[in-house]
Amino acid sequence: MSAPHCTTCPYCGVGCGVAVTTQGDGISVSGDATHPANGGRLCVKGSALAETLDLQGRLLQPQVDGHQVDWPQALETVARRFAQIIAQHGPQAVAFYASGQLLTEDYYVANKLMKGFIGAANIDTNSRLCMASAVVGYKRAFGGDAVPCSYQDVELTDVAILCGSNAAWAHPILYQRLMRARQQRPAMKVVVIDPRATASCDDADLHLALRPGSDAALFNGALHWLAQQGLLDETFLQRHTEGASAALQAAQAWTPQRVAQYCQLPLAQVTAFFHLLAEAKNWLTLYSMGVNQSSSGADKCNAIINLHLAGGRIGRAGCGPFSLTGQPNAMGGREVGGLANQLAAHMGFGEEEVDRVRRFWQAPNIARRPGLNAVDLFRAVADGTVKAVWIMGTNPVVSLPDADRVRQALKECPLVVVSEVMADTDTAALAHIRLPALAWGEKEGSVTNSERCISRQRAFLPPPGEARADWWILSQVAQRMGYGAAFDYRHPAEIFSEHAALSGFENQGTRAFDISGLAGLDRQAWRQMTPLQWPVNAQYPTGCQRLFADGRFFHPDGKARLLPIAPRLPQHAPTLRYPLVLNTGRIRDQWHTMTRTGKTARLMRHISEPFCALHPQDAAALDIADGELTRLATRHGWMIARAQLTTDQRRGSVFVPMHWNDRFTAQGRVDSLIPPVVDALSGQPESKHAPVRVSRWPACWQAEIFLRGTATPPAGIYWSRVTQAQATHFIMAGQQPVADWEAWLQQHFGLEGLTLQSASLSQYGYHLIGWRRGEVQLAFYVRRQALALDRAAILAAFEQAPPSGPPRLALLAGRAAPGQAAQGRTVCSCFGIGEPQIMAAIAQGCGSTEALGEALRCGTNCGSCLPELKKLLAQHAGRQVA
Ligand SMILES: Nc1nc2c(c(=O)[nH]1)N[C@H]1C(S)=C(S)[C@@H](COP(=O)(O)OP(=O)(O)OC[C@H]3O[C@@H](n4cnc5c(=O)[nH]c(N)nc54)[C@H](O)[C@@H]3O)O[C@H]1N2
Ligand SMILES: Nc1nc2c(c(=O)[nH]1)N[C@H]1C(S)=C(S)[C@@H](COP(=O)(O)OP(=O)(O)OC[C@H]3O[C@@H](n4cnc5c(=O)[nH]c(N)nc54)[C@H](O)[C@@H]3O)O[C@H]1N2
Ligand code: SF4
Ligand SMILES: [Mo]
Repeated sequence: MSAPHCTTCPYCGVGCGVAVTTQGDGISVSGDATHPANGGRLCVKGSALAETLDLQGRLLQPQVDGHQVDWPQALETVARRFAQIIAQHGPQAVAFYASGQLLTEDYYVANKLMKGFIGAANIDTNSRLCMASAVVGYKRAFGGDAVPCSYQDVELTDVAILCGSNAAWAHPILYQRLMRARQQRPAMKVVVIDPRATASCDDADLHLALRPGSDAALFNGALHWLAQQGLLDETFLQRHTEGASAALQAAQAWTPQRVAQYCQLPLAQVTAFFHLLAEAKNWLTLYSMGVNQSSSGADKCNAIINLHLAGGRIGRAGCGPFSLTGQPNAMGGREVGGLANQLAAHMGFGEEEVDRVRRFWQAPNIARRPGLNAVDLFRAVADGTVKAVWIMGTNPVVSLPDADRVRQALKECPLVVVSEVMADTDTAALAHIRLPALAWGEKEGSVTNSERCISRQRAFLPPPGEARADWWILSQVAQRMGYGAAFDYRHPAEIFSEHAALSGFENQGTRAFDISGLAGLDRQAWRQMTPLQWPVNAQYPTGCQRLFADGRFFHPDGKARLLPIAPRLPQHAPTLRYPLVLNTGRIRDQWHTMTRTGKTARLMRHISEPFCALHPQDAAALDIADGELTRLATRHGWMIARAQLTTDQRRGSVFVPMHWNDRFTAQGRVDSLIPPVVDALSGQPESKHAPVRVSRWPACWQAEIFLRGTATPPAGIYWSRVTQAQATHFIMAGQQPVADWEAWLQQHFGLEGLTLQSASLSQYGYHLIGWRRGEVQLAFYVRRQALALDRAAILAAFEQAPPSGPPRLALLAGRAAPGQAAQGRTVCSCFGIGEPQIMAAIAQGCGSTEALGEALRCGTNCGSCLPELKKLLAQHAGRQVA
C-alpha cells in the first residue's frame, strides 16, 4: 500500500481534503484528517468518489465533426476555425463558457487567452448562475469580492442563520460542523430562512418559511427594529462605514407587522427572529442559492450585509455575512476574473486596470469593456452575433434557464467546441468538436473553497486514453493561434506562479485578492503546497482567517458601504394560468447534471426519479395523489416528474430537483421551464422562481424493466433510468395502451434467445422474466397503477443462476424470495440501509440515531442521512402518540 495522496474533493465548495490510497488495482478514499475544512470527514458524495473513477462513458479521444482525430489535428482545427471567425466577424463573435469546476490554472489560461489575446471579454462561467449576486453584494459593500469569514465561525457563533441554504444536503460537512458545535454549546441558536422545510431545518430553533423572494424585507425589518431598540453598533458605523442613514431610511417602513404581512409569516416568528438577534453577541449568516438566484439577488445580499455592518457583527469570531460557494472552485474563478464583467485578479475594466493587466500580460489585444454574461451570451449565440463558443466543464443545455432555447441556439451555432470528461452529455451531443479533458484524480492544480482556502487537487491516476489537462488544451490552442510566447506553459505550477504574481502586481493593499506570497513557488513547492487562506502576502505570510478585523475595507476611503434596499418580489408573479411557484434546487446524493454521481448505484438509491414536491392541499385541489406522475408547464417548456406530497412545502409552491436531464429521463430538464429572467446588477438568473401549472400526467400503465446490457426506451413514453450495478433499470409509464406486451418488449428491448416465463395478472398486469445461459437477462413488470417491487431482490437475481421453484415465482412477482428481508427505499447510502429495516429497528426499541447506528450502522459513516433518521424516529413517535 502506498502513502495516501492528499487531494481535494471535486464536489461542493466546502472543499474537503481527501486522502486516497491505492493498493494494487483498488483505490480507497477517506477524509484527510489534516485538512482544515473537514478534519477527516467526508459526506456521502465524497465517500463514493472511488466509485466514479471507472472509465465507463468517458471521452478519451478528440473528435472533430464526428470523427476521431489525433491531438494535433483537433487543436489545429479549433485554432483555425476560431481564427477564421475572428478574422471575418471580429473578436466579439467568439466566446468561452467555462465552469467553477475548472482548476485555477485552467481558468487563468482561458481568461488570459480570451481577454488578453483574442481581445473580447466574452468569457463567462456557470458561476453566473451561482455566485454572481454574492459577488455584487460584496463588491458594493466592501469594495472587493472578499468573503470575510472562516468555517471556524460556525463553531464560534451564537446565532447561525441559514438563509436560502440547504447546507445539510448541499454543504454537508460544514453543516455537520455546525451541528456538532451546537451539541457542545446548547445556547447556540440556528435559524433557517427557506420557503420550504428542508433537512437543514431538522435541528433549527426557528424556521421562517417565508414567501419566495421576500428575504430583503425580513433583513430590512431586522435592521429597522434593532435601530429602534438602540442595538446598532454606532461606533462601528461611524468609524468604518458610509451610507448608514440612507439604509436605515429605506428600512424604516419595514415594521415587524409589515414584514410579517409581506413575507407571509406569523408576526410572532418575525419578532422571535429579531429577539434572537438582539440577545446574541455574534451572528453568522450563511447564505446560498435561495438568496443569489433571484432577480433581486444582489439587493438581498446587501440587505444581509447591511445588517451585519450595522450590528458590528463582522470581522470578529463567529460573525459575518458568509456566502457559501457552490462549486469546488467557484472562488478560484472569481479570483482569476472568470466572469465577463471582471478583467483579472479582482481588477475590472477601469482604464488604469486595463493598462496594468495589459502590461503584465504583454497583451496585444486586451479587452477594454465587459463581455457577455451567460444568459446574454447564449442569446447572442441564438441571434447569430456569437458564432463560435467553446464550452468547458459545464452542461448548459441542462443548467441554464430557458434550456430548450439554449439547445436550439447550440444546434444552429456554426462552431461548438466542448471540453468534457464524459462522452455523452446533453451539451456534448451538440458539439462539432469534442476535446477529452482529464478528470478528478488525473489532473493537477489548485482550488479555492468558500472560506478562501486554497488547496491542491493532486493526480493519483495516469491520464486515460488521450485525455489532457484543460490548461494544456487551452495553451496549445493559444499557441496555434499565434500567441506562443505568452502560453508556453509546461507545468501548472508556472501558471499558478504567474497568477500569484498578477494578484500582487501594483496592488499595494488596494485589491483584496493578493497571493503574491506564493508567486515564487517552484514546481516542488507548488506540489507540496498545504491549504491556506488568502490573502497570502507580506502582511499575512501564512494566510488570513478573518478579513476586516481592523475595520478597513477596500473602498478607497477604507470604509464599508451600507446600501438603501427596496425589497422587490420575483419578476413574474403567479397567474391564473400558471398559479403555482416553481422552486428548484439540489438533492443530497446527486451532483448537478449527474454526469459523475449518476454513475453510482449507491447514490441513485436515495432518490431515483425526478420528483415534484407538492403540498397535500394543492395536490388535492389538482386531483394528484402521492406517487402519481405530473406534468409541469410554464410558458417556456414542460416536464414530467413524480408527485411527492409533503407538508414541508408551503402551499402554492412546488419544488423540483435541478439534476435530471435527457441522459436519465424522458422529459425532466427543469431548466427548460425556467424563464431567462436575471438580476439587472448581477446577471444571475432567477432559477428559484417560475410561475407554473401542474397537472396529472395520466398514465394507463406503469412499468419497470431490469435488463443486462443497455437499451433505449421508445419515444412517447415516460421513462427514468436508475443506475444499478447489476442491470440497466428503467422506470416507465405510458399514455397509450399496449395490446401485446411480449411483442412490445421484443420490439424495444429484444427477447431473442431467451427462455421466458410470464404471468398475466388481473388489472392490466403482466410480468415477464427471461434467462439465457445460466443468467437472468430481463425482468419486466407492468400494472395500471404504480408498482411496489422489491428492487434489491430483483437485482440480486442478476447475480445468481436463474432461480427455480418458489424463488423463481418470487422473482416473477417482483418480491423478495421466501425467507429474505424486504429492502425498500434506501435511507443510508453508505451502508445501503433501507427504510423498512430502520422502521423495524425503531419498533424494536432503537430510540435515537445513536441506537440506530449501533444496531444497523446507518448514519455512522458520512452522517448525511442523520436528518432523515431523525425524521423516521419522529414519525414513529408520532404514530405511537396517535
Ligand atoms: N448534493 C449536492 N450538493 C451540492 C450541489 C449539488 O449539485 N448536489 N451543488 C453545489 C452548488 S454548485 C451549489 S451553488 C450549492 C447550492 O446550495 P444551496 O443553495 O444550499 O442549494 P439549493 O438546493 O439550490 O437551494 C437552497 C434553498 O434555497 C431555497 N429557496 C428558494 N427560494 C428561496 C427564497 O426566496 N428565499 C430563501 N431564503 N430561500 C429560498 C430552496 O427552497 C432551497 O432549499 O450546493 C453545492 N452542493
Ligand atoms: N433550475 C436550476 N438551475 C440551476 C441551478 C438551480 O439551483 N436551479 N443551479 C445553478 C448552479 S448554482 C450551478 S453551479 C449550475 C451547475 O450546472 P453545470 O455546470 O451545467 O453542471 P455540471 O453537471 O456540474 O457540469 C459540469 C460538466 O463538466 C464536466 N467535467 C467534470 N470535470 C471536468 C474537468 O475537469 N474538465 C472538463 N472540461 N469537464 C469536466 C462534467 O462531466 C459535466 O458535464 O447549475 C445552475 N442551474
Ligand atoms: S461536503 Fe461532501 S461534497 Fe462537499 S467537499 Fe466535502 S466531501 Fe465533497
Ligand atoms: Mo452553483
